[in-house]
Amino acid sequence: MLGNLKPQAVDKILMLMGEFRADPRRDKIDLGVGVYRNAQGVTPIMRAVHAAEERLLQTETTKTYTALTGEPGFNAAMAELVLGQGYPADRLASVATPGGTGACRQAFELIRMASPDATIWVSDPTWPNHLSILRHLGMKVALYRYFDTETRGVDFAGMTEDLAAAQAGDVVLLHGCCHNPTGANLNLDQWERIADLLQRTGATPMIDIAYQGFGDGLEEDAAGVRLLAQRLPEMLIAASCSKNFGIYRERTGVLMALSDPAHREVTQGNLNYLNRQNYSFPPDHGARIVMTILNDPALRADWQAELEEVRLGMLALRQQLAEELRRLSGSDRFGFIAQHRGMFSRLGATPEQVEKMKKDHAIYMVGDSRINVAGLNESTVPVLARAMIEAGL
Ligand code: PLP
Ligand code: TYF
Repeated sequence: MLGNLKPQAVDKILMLMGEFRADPRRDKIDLGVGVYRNAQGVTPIMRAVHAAEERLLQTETTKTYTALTGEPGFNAAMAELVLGQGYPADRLASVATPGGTGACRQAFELIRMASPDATIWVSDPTWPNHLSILRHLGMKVALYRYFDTETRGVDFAGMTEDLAAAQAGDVVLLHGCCHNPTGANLNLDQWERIADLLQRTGATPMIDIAYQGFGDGLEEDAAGVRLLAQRLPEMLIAASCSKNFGIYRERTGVLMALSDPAHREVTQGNLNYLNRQNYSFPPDHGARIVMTILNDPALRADWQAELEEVRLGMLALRQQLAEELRRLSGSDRFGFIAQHRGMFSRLGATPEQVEKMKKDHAIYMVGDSRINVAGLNESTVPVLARAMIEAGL
């Protein structure tokens, strides 16, 4: 039986991690996988996470099953974090999921149950896992233009032109902030116009928000999601805690569905059903850490302060890189690096240029020239800048 299996394509980002590890060069630079690293190259456990874990160790009395929805206090705290205080609880159904990936997977399955012929509109480019999961589920996918290869900003005219063809029953997948892999994001005015477009077409938005707090700030990064939540009758939100709490391996995320209050209960029942079909109870430890932090004013303040340090550190690296490239190239054509937000920037290098930077300088970035800004530090920024110019960017 197992002999019938066909080989599967591997995840290129994860493959690059292996290649980097095997490279013996001591001065190699890893700008591949989207994991935050500090200036020492370490992915730290955040102070508030440590404190919350210590508290849990002292106070937890059981490891019996949670609910199918996950711990309600976690779901509520996440709803407030993403949707803001006073979020519409009467319209909200939610389940805890194994990471943002699990939330995306459950969202796609929910869409398939509600609208079997739905086309899912995804940005070109998007996080490769979106496409891979949708393909695995046999769902229809359409790409909408997103990245302007000239300006390295959003091709908003192309985006809205393509999305005008979305229909009621279709879903438009948007990155809430810090677009992966490009780093190019919508401004608030553009979010308004996307809301207009969705209202006009009747298509349902799905937001994947995996980097809240990494872009312009916790509240600012959620502004687009909140705007759509206010203006549209229905919406799906897949939120990840992997990055902003630094708890990647705990597998912590949440899927939220906003609907008419009359449909809330059945929607919730379907979310519970999907959790039960796929794994029964979602992971609890990470969710409990997040809940403990968000519900404790001191821990929350400390978490926010550390997250802000992380955000400002990445922003400073962006500014340093843009400045270094301005100096070396004598032009402003790399200004987009300081405009982009989040962990990633797509540099716009060709695959050959990406390969050359790897071969000549041991700089590892994803093949589409996506860099993880957090893989840099003050002393490697000039190395990358020189390599980019040398490669002919
Ligand atoms: N969505 C996007 C756009 C991502 O970049 C990631 C990456 O980590 C995720 C979702 C899911 O992350 P996780 O499953 O680790 O929470
Ligand atoms: O895009 C990234 O690098 C992150 C991490 O299958 C990631 O989102 C990469 C691949 C993957 C899961 C997570």
